[in-house]
Amino acid sequence: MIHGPNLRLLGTREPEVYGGLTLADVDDRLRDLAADLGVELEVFQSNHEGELLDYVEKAAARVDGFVVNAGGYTHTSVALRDALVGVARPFVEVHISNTAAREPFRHHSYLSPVALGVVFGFGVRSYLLGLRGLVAELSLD
Ligand code: CA2
Repeated sequence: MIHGPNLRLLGTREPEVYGGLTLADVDDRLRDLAADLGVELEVFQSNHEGELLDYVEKAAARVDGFVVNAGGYTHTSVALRDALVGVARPFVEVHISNTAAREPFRHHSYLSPVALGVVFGFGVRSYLLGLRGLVAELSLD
């Protein structure tokens, strides 16, 4: 699970957009779901684009795929897209909010065209749905 910039603020501001759960709450739910699904989950958060790129490159050697909420980098980062394409691991893009219903600059994602799938608008359930989708695809069920 890759959390991009500012997601550590979850549960502290803008609850009308992002809900009241903290990032630690989200990670707990993801860990519980991973255990139910019988998969190992590793979680990483950074506010720094280069650190996200380094993580993708290094983690690719030990993971089968990624769930990614790239935060604001979704709409700006050719470099993150290139990194994810470069490591040739499937990834699911997730967003808490319905980005299509928000400001026009959030309508474009550099990641969506190269993602396995995209889940947005379900609050923090988007993460859980994204993990389920990734595991289902990897299991070929
Ligand atoms: O809806 C999402 O999950 C977003 O990826 C969240 C990003 C935003 O830039 C994307 O357009 C959509 C923002 C992450 C910052 O999260 C905050 C959480 C609580 C309070 C303030 C920011």
